[in-house]
Amino acid sequence: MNAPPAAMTSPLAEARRRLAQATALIFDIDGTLAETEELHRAAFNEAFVQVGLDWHWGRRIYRDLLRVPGGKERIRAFDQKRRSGPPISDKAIAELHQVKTERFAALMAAATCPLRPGVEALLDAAHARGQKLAICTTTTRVNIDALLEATLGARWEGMFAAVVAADDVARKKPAPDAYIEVLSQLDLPASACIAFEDSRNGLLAAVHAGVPCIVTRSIYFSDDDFTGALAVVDELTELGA
Ligand code: XBP
Ligand code: MG
Repeated sequence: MNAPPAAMTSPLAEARRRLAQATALIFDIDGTLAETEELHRAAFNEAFVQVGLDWHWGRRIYRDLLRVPGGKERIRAFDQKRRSGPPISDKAIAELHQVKTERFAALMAAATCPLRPGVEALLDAAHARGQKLAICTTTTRVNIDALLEATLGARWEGMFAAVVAADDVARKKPAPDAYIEVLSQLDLPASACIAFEDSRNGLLAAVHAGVPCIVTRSIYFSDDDFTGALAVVDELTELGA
């Protein structure tokens, strides 16, 4: 029997087909490979205490702040909103964010933050199929190490042909810069790849770079508008490895 025309296939079936045919799979980190945002939030709060700021980000505030991609940008956005007193300087933000990054690594080493269901199976299946793997994230580079060392062990670096983090590009997601840099490092056209994201900003970054994107819903972004995604799933297990 012939395959049904594309219009008759479900988004999930189409995503599975495109996934199997892709030359490379490109993964976001936070929210996609693991639910890391609660550890980020805890690290920000510990950093505020450590530098003597009376700030505390609860879940509701953090949900709003997550619309601002990047930790340093998030600190600035919060400071600008509350504004009782002079704004904190770029230097102070950089120092505060450095403390936050150290706290995140310590929390990640101490806590269990597993990869999300289906992630490791998908990585292994893709590797077995000869597909290239890449990371495209707007988090700080050492945070990638912290998560992947803790979950995949030392083998993780050999698994990824390209790794692009926040400070490798001028503009963070939703700008396409990080995806364009990944494509350049992979030396592949966007159409040969599939991206995996959990947020609207991530989806827009992939789509603006021309990379078809599968969304896996995460705790903080589950209600985002994912128009333009190839498919939206709750867990990557729904794709089959
Ligand atoms: C996640 C982010 C990051 C993290 C915090 O983006 O926006 O800012 O929340 O990390 P993605 P930093 O899902 O694209 O990885 O404090 O290091 O920015
Ligand atoms: Mg994300």
